[in-house]
Amino acid sequence: MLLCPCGHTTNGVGLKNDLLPGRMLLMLTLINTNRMVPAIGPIGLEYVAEVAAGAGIEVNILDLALSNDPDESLRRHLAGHSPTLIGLSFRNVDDCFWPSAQWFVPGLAELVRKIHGLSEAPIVLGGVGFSVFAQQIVEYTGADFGIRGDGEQATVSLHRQLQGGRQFDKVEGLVWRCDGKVRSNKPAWPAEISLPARREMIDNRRYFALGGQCGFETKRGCNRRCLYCADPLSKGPVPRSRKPAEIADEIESLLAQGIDVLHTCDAEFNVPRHHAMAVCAELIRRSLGEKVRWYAYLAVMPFDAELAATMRRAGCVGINFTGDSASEKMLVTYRQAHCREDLARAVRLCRQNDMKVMIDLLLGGPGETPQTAAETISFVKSIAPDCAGASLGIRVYPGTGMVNALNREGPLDAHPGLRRKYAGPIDLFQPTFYLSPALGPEPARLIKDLIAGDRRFFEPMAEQPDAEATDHNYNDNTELVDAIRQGARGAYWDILRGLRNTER
Ligand code: B12
Repeated sequence: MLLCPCGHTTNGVGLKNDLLPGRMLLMLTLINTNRMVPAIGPIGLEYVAEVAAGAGIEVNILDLALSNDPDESLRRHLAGHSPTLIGLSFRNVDDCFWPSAQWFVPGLAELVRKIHGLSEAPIVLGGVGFSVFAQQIVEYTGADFGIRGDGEQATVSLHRQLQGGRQFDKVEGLVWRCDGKVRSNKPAWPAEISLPARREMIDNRRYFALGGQCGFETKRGCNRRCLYCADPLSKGPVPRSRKPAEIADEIESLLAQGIDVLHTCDAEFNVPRHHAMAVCAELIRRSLGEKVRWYAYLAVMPFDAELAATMRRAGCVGINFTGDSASEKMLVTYRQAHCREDLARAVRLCRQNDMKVMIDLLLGGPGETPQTAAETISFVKSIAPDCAGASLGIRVYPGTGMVNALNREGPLDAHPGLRRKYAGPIDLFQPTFYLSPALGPEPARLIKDLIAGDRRFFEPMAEQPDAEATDHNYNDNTELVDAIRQGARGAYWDILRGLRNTER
């Protein structure tokens, strides 16, 4: 269904909205499309819902993750409601794991098709994964609109334009169709962010029971330029921080629902350090550190004794560091600010402050050799984190430094390091991974041999179709689902670590 702001369309949507009376009731249906398990609460969708409701829009949520029969739930919802706009959140474009490489865009296109068959309301897509490929996803799925970046203000603004002026070029972040072409406004990354502290639009209690934790966000955007990372593309190139009091209010809102295990939803909690300190100070001032336990993703730098102790007092019980490598050569390639000694210090500080620690590794990047991989694994063993994620293969996102680095080595179609499961020319929209050819024909075997049974490591999975899962892919992870059902709570790496320790 094509929608054109100039009013040229003759389809149902265009006519319907053209005929809308001046001030009709706005009704927004928001749909969570992410059915991956363990289930993660759609926090982005919830923020959008709270802001839209606050702006006077009637909001209904259809959470397909919590439905046993999504098709039937969709049919029933649209039979009982007449939304003026339908928003779909699309969190994961793919699962970012090689060799699993599951791509979720075709499933989204199928859902868009079904909704178009059931309702005349225009469809707008949004989400973190969506924002990396916004225009391509709108084109591929046939959705009417998309919003790249923050969805809160943009959704309200789109809804108002649909009702009145139809000046779609005024809606920040909007991807829209005009005269048969898909156009993209500049991304919605407002410099100031203030988010609702109320968290009552989705069933967070149920997500806590099914997912073992709930998310909260302290900032958006990242000013680091790690070679492979798509965060600046979806969240913007500079950090945009929330006020600490607002974050503490939000945690109190979750706590009032009995949710006391949380996970940050920032790229890196400690970038910038002063904001991390300010957030912790506010949590400590309200004694929240004694009432909630939370986990965070952190850059290895900046991290020091004061920050570690303050985070612990504020309730942090586990940190997952973006370690990437312990080979100095690879750290330079990945454009990391830290060196291997910083990794050792980070682990030590976590131990001294009674926080669990995971080091996330990215093995197989450009220039990785058996020697650099061996160096990394042996160093990580020696500094003894609680666990380490040995991911092998890097998802290549368009617009990141990875693409420039690979292009310098020759045409992508002929690149010996690229792995994918689709046929035809290289298409970075689909899951495409880089794995250094220097690691030889059986890179997973090589890494497993280096890990040599050390159970602190989550090993990469072999590429054979019948290979047993040994990695820490949380996509349809039944081991985690079962553990959470039986009461486990926390970051997934910490739950998996606990399971391994009890197996011994
Ligand atoms: C925290 C996190 C986790 C935590 C989640 C903890 C928790 N309780 O929430 C854990 C560790 C569990 C996790 C797991 C996974 N993650 Co993760 N995760 C993140 C992270 C850092 C934050 C996501 C988040 O919640 N952001 C905050 C919310 C508020 O932002 P948002 O969702 O973007 O929503 C905003 C907009 O997108 C928009 N929006 C959202 N919905 C809608 C809907 C409409 C209609 C509109 C208009 C707008 C809109 O408005 C919102 C508010 O402004 C992101 C990276 C990042 N910086 O965002 C990766 C990220 C989302 N994860 C990713 C992946 C791949 C995964 C896994 C699949 C990995 C795996 N294989 O195990 C799993 C999937 C789990 C699942 N069940 O879905 C990728 C997705 C990339 C891709 N290719 O699609 C990301 C982007 C990281 C990356 N760069 O690789 N993750």
